[in-house]
Amino acid sequence: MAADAAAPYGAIEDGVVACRGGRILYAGPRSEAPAFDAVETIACDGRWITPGLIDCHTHLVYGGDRAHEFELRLNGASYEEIARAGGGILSTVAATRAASQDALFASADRRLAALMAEGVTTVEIKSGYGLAREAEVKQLEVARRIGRDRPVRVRTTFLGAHATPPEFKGRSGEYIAEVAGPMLDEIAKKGLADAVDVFCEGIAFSPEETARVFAAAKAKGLAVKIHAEQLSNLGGAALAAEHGALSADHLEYLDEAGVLAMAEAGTVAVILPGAFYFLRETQMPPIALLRRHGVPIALATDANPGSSPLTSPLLVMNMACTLFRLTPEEALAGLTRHAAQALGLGAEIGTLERGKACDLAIWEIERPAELAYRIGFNPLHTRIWNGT
Ligand code: DI6
Ligand code: FE
Repeated sequence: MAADAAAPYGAIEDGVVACRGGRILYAGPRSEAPAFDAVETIACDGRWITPGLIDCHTHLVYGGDRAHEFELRLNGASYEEIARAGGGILSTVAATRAASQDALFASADRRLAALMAEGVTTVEIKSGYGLAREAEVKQLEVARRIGRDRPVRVRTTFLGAHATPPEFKGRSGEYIAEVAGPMLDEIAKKGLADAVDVFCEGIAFSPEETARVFAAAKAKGLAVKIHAEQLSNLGGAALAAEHGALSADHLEYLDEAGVLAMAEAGTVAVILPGAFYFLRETQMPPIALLRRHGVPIALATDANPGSSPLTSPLLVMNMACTLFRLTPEEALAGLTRHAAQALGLGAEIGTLERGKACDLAIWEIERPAELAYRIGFNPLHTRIWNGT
């Protein structure tokens, strides 16, 4: 699949991908390929090669899980009862704070294995379940360790502004001063984050608080992202676009003004069908408006214990098509080319082009629509990361 080819998916029939030193040397028709002295050749025998999948929005590193809360709810417990039983996001914060780095690594590693088994070669991992300096640093260090110890590209995002921790109950402004001050200082000094994200929502942080975090992030040269318009429309996506955000994510309640601001700034729309499904949301993200105004649409798992306990990029593609009527071609672009853009890695990964990293997925399929079509079936044949 090449970037600008006119064929659907940019597909090349009877193509060749050659790589050296982890980089793509050639991707195109066999008939036009230069002669190579290949050290190793993988015959694909009619299979399809796509770029490795990119999961550009996850909360992969956390302690505990919320299965018990899920069960309580389905047995009729109210929100208050669940909160009293220690449920909700703060239960994940408590479990994450209590967990050792090794325990966090081990549980995230199993979720990562599920992603990689379906062809993921790059994953973004957010903090946001520590909500205190040391615990946020711990989450990000585990995320970095995953990138060192496993054959996957990891981008990390500091999401200290995910929720107000219990110590700051009723004092979110003071907590934001911590996030934008000492927490960000230490994380930037240690080089632990590639970007900074804020959950801008009635139940989380206001646009004003979001802007304070963004200003601090930009002063440190860090990219910004936002969780916006998930449950209501606060104008978060437009605010993020004004700050040159790489992406605005969720977006069910996004309006046309927000879409236009994103189009203008080149901010990618990251759509998260897992959270929509799991929360039984009914408000659809404005896909037609995003298309009309040329905003790139990316897809991601949003893997997290509360609203999207999902680690299947293939199911994300299926859900985006069934729930939001994306085409299978848009769904594949959402997990490759546009996901790369959402991470600021559009020049590095996401398409099969000379000079990019050789991250590939080889699929046992007849046509690419099968990737989005099936439910619970994994046609991955071979995953190649950085040329191996
Ligand atoms: N949006 C969500 O849906 C999750 N975080 C966010 O920013 C919820 C996270 C959780 O419940 O643990
Ligand atoms: Fe999220």
